Amino acid sequence: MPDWKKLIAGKIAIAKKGNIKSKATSNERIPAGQTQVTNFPVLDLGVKPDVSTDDWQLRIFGLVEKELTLDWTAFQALNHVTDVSDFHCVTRWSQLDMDWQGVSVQDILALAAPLETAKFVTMHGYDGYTTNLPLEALLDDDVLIAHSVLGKPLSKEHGGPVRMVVPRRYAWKGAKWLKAIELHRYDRRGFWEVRGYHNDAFPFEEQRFSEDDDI
Ligand SMILES: Nc1nc2c(c(=O)[nH]1)N[C@H]1C(S)=C(S)[C@@H](COP(=O)(O)O)O[C@H]1N2
Ligand SMILES: [Mo]
Repeated sequence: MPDWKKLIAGKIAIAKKGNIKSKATSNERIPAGQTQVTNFPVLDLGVKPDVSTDDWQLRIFGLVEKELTLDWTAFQALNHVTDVSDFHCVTRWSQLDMDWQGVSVQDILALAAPLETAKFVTMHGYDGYTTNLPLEALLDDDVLIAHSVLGKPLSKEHGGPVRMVVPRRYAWKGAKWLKAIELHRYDRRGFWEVRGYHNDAFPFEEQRFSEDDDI
């Protein structure tokens, strides 16, 4: 097991100061405090679950009319799209032009038919990670349940076989090794959100920590 206390303290310190050695850039694509990288770093809790496509299932549950469990075959049969977006990690690196391929979250949620009372979601990873967003943040066209990026199937370290991508928020809002999406009436903070990360996480507003929350 990872040393959680150390890992969490380390990640918060990095996000506060930055430790990226590449040249700092700043333009309309790169939010304040971020540096462009091209090496697609790996960030997680130190646990990389082994999930084969045979074992992988995605469950949509909570406030929905029809709880849904998709296996790999059912997922492959859905409409697949490519969306190119920029990836901003709170630990201060940004990688541009990521050509994510996968299924629009909108399409999968529509199959489950969210109830009127569903306002917030928790995304669950196979490593036990969680992150939260308002349901409406998942309805943007660029929010994908992705299986490929940069022309290749997602590697295990980047969340393969399937991860979420929410390009308009910092990258921690996209769960790797996606296992379930749970819909609720009220907001429930996820793994980093209960440990001081910002609830909304808009990179262009530099919403890194909850001390900057509006509430
Ligand atoms: N399941 C899971 N998803 C996760 C994480 C995690 O630890 N577990 N880390 C998040 C964080 S903090 C970031 S920055 C991105 C990193 O994605 P990458 O490793 O592909 O760069 O994944 C996010 N999704
Ligand atoms: Mo992160």
